[in-house]
Amino acid sequence: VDEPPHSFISNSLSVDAQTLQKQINELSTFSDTSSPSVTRVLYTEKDVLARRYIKNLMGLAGLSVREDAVGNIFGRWDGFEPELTAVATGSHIDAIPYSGKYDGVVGVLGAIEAINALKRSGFKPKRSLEIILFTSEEPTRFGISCLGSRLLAGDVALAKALKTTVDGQNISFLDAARSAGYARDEDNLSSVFLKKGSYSAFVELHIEQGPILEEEGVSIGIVTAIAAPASIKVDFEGNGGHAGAVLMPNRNDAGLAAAELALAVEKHVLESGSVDTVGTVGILELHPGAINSIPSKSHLKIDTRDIDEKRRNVVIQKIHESAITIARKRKVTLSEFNIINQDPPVLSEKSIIEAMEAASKELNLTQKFMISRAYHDSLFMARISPMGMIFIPCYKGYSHKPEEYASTEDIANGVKVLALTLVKLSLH
Ligand code: HGY
Ligand code: MN
Ligand code: MN
Ligand code: MN
Repeated sequence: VDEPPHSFISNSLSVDAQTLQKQINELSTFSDTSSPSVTRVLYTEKDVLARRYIKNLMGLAGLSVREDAVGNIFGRWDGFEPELTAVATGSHIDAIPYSGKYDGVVGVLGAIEAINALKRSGFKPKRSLEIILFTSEEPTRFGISCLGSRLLAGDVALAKALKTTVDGQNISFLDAARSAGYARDEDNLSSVFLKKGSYSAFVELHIEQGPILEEEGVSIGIVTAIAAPASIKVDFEGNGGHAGAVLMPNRNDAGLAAAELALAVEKHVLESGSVDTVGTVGILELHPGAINSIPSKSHLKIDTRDIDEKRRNVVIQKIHESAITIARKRKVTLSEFNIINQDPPVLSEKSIIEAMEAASKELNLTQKFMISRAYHDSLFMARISPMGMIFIPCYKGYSHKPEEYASTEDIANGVKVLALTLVKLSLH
């Protein structure tokens, strides 16, 4: 078979940036909060509408579309040697409360446009190319991040836990999935698991979510590693009582225990001595939540990450010790200290790094090797497939807030690099 030279492809590759920008804008309207913010939570009405929008575009691109039991969506373009393992790309379209319209979305709509551009160029893939829309990359509804990709990677414990997982409104995961049209005839989510080696490569296009590319005026980030994320759930319980009548020496205030722990998180993170160690208390809830009632329960969710797994684990250990000490000192009960996830970092595959770098150079773009401090579905796809990630600049590094922005031109550059990388990986 005659393989078209890559230079032919890179010269004839035309990305329809205007249409792609229009699609990004349209998708952002499927939101539970008003523009410019985006809120799109797993299995809600807006999420289902957004999924329909993506499936329609996959169909228009001539892809064959399949969905699994949790709603990971796959769109496949068959290669001319379809028995070879496929090359996959993709990202997520769920959006945390009051976030922006580019996180994840660029890697899904961008992948569809990459395929469209390759089709227009006359390219025929050898290995099949597959786009994946991952279910619930964000932990918003059920507390666990990258739900879809963890399951694809064969997380048996998660498949089991999801049978009894409920959201903040006490709606079960399975009921929520069913209301969105998934998990219809099964509670055994192991059907979602993919075998190791199901893909010969996985590549994700994403906004950087950091300021480096923009600051340095570089077009393309080539991700060499993804930092190790962890999250922890903590509950304290005390006696509560009347805010006027219970005197200070007689209190055991669960809210103050939470406040102390939040400060301890910051302290332990800073003690690591590395700027790469980060920690955030993004959720802090008090019960009953009345101005004139001493908090009888408090609930925290703690996110901590590092590129160095051991150093991150030391922070987790210290947070645990602090939680115990604070509970003892304040005579409250530490009723829960649960590590929700404690994932190792991963490295990108050398051959994929080389393909991304060569693609960027052939397109006459500037590129830089970098670490991803945010996590991505790629972290879990790396468990079953060689993995790589392409970053594009975003305004001031803003993400997870409405001010998130990436220029049409930068997005188009990312799509071109993705398309050309897929060409190389498909012919490989
Ligand atoms: O939190 C993360 O790193 C990702 O953006 N969900
Ligand atoms: Mn995100
Ligand atoms: Mn993301
Ligand atoms: Mn009263």
